[in-house]
Order: sequence, then structure tokens, then C-alpha cells
Amino acid sequence: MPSTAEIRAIHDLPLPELLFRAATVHRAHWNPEEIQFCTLDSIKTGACPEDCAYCPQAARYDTGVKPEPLKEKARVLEGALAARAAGSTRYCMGASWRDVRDGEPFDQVLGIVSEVAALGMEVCVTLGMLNVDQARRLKAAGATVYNHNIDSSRAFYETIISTRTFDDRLETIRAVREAGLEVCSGGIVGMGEKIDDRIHFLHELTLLDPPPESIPINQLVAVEGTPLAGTEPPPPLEFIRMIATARILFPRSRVRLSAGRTAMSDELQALAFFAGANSLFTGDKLLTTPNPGATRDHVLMDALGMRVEGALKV
Ligand code: SAM
Ligand code: DTB
Ligand code: SF4
Repeated sequence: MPSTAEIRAIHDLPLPELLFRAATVHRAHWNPEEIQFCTLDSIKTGACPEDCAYCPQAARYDTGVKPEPLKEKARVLEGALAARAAGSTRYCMGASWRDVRDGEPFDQVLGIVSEVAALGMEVCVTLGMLNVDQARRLKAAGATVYNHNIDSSRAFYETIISTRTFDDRLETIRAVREAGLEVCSGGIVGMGEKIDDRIHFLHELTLLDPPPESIPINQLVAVEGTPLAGTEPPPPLEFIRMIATARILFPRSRVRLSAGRTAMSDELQALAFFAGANSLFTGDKLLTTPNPGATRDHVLMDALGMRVEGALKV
């Protein structure tokens, strides 16, 4: 495993060298002309009891997000069908829960998971903390992967979330692994963290054995009403350094260019793909905030001469 000093040395390479190395690793393991399209669906929105400083869905911040109960299955399936038609091969369903509780709502989620899986899509869910038994039930229902981000370094994490610990996050990731689900875990850049926090964040990911199959790198969407409102976005090339370093450290993982794309130019996104990002969220909305729609993303793929990976025939 690389040390934090070794990760920092990669991260700080002269940019052309960093990009060259990342692109070389990328080509050795992936088709660099293809990008996986995923679509998010917020199946239960807002009124979350947690205090994640970045999150518009935390009940304690006045962000204008309208709380909504668990979505009906038919409405989720409509969304999944539309996403599949727009080229998405993975449907990611998020709930603003602190943790999964056994009972009716979780049973409903299991029903939704099996029907989305029946559409031939990879199914990802992110429902907060869970135990091994619950992870096994999700897997049995047809889920492919569970998203649970470590968000940042252990030290910085503790300054942005107080209602659960970094170790709680790692515990859930262990449960997900034990159940045989793939792990999707990444974090957020641009919350005011230092470069060293980003290095420690990547280092924590290297300690997960095996590393996550997919690593979302989000740029903070600074939402009015959250404690992080007004935070300046990170310098664009610092964001690219994170993508490139993640690609070098995790040659076989998907690196997902996640939240924050509405604030990025086409050129910056192209650079992220060159640096090894090979997945994105498409669709008008992430969970509650705007995102470039599928039409925009198809135009981008065409302009770059790239393709959507494995779009299913409908
Ligand atoms: N409640 C569950 C949880 O916290 O694990 C699942 C949903 S939560 C919204 C999923 C992830 O979205 C968070 O872990 C965080 O990394 C990311 N996220 C939330 N708000 C964000 C924002 N404003 N900008 C960028 N990423 C954000
Ligand atoms: C991830 O890392 N990013 C996605 C997904 N996993 C669940 C969520 C981004 C949310 C951005 C803020 C919002 O739209 O509410
Ligand atoms: Fe709740 Fe997840 Fe948002 Fe934290 S990130 S406030 S747990 S929905």
C-alpha cells in the first residue's frame, strides 16, 4: 500500500507528467473512448436527521428542499426506463435516511430494487448505514452495488459531520463487502479541506481491501442554507489532480466524475476523462440539485468523439 507521502508525491507531479501517467494506466485497463452513464433517483428526499454540512437534505438546514416520502414503485420504474433509454446502464437510488431500519419501507425498497434489476440495469442503492443482513437482502433482491462515501480524510470528516463517525462509515462498507455487494465509495472535493486531507482521503480508500469497485469524486455543490454555502469552488486543475491520482491508485476501479458538473466547462470535463474518469451521472438532477441533462451529455460525447459505454438496446 502506498504511504500518504507517496500519494502526495504522485498528486504533486508536474501536471503533464501526472496526466500522462494517469492516462497510461487508464488505457491499460479501460477503453478510454467510453464513458459509463449512470442516473440518480432520489427515492426518499429531505428531512434527514444527520448534520452533514454539505447536504441540502439535512432537516436542520433551511435549504428549500421539499421533503418527500418513499417514491412509489411505478414512478421509480418510469425514471429507470427513461434513464435506460437515454443510455444509462446503472440506476442509483438514494434515500435521505440515517440508516436502514427493517420494516415496511425497506421491504418496499427491496421490491423496487428487484424490478429495476429486471430492466437489465445495474442497480446501486445508497440508504445510509446498514448491517450485513440488510446488505444480503439487497443483494438477494438484485442490487449490484452499495454507495457509501467516506467523503474526506478522517480528520476533516469530523469537522463536517458530528452525528456519526468515520468508523461508522467504514463499518457499513465492511457489511456491504461481507454481503458480496460491490462497494461504491468516494468523496467530495471543495469543502474547504486542505490538499493533505484529500491525500488522506485517497489513502483511506487504499486501505479498503479490496478497494471500492467505483469511486465517485464529487465537487461540492454549495447549496444556500447549508453551512458550506458560499464556499469557493476548488481551482479546476486541483480537481483534475484528484481524478488523475485516483486513477493511478485504483487502476481497475471506476472513477466517477460525479456532482458539480454544471459548474465545469466541457474542456475541464474532457480533461477529467483524459485523466481517467470513466463514468458520470447524467439526467437533469442529481438527488436534489441540477445536473447536465442527457441531451447535453450526448452532445458532449459527440463533440469529444467518445461513446456511451454499453447502452442497452430498448
Ligand atoms: N443518506 C445516505 C448517505 O449519507 O450515505 C445516502 C445519500 S447521500 C446524499 C450520498 C452522498 O452524496 C454523500 O455521501 C455525499 O458524498 C454526496 N453529497 C451530498 N450532498 C452533496 C453536495 N452538496 N455536493 C456534493 N456531493 C454531495
Ligand atoms: C455520490 O457520490 N454522489 C451522488 C451519489 N453518490 C449518491 C450524490 C450527489 C448529491 C449532490 C447533491 C444533491 O443533488 O442533493
Ligand atoms: Fe442525510 Fe445522507 Fe444528506 Fe447526510 S448526506 S444529511 S446522511 S441524506
